[in-house]
Amino acid sequence: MSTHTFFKESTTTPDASNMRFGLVVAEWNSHITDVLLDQAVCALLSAGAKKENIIIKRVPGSFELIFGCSELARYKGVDGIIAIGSVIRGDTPHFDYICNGVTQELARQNSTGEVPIIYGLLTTENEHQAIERIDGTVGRKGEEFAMTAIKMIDFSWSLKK
Ligand code: RBF
Repeated sequence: MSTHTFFKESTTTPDASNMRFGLVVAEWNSHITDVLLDQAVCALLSAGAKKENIIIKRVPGSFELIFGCSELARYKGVDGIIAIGSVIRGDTPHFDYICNGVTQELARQNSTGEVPIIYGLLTTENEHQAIERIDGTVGRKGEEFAMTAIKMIDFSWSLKK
């Protein structure tokens, strides 16, 4: 076991009871994104978040997550945002354009905005890979997004104290 405990990763989940969350969810591939949303909401509630402090807004596709997140940050006074989408590679170059566009723009909003934005975009070669990432085979990504949101809000608040 390492003696360098100073750098040990934190394993406790911060209390989420006073945190306000915005979740923006793409309707494309809703059989994936609805499960991600459900997992995220359950994890937030388990960490103490109040139902009335979880705002859920739907947008047509992952590309609309960009506008959805910036508007939510602007008007709803949330402490952190989770962007949820599922992009599955098809026969056209759309996959790359959508993934790159959304990733770059959410990264920009994340670094320049007032609240953390959690990147909850699954980008997979096929539907099977997406399902593996929600059914426990390769994680339950919705829960991970929720935990990341709580930790990043806690991080942000810790600097403002
Ligand atoms: N949106 C997604 O969230 N996931 C996808 O896999 C996805 N595939 C798309 C493939 C094509 C060919 C097109 C035209 C759009 C796709 N979209 C997808 C929708 C996209 O994110 C956006 O909603 C539309 O392009 C309208 O701006």
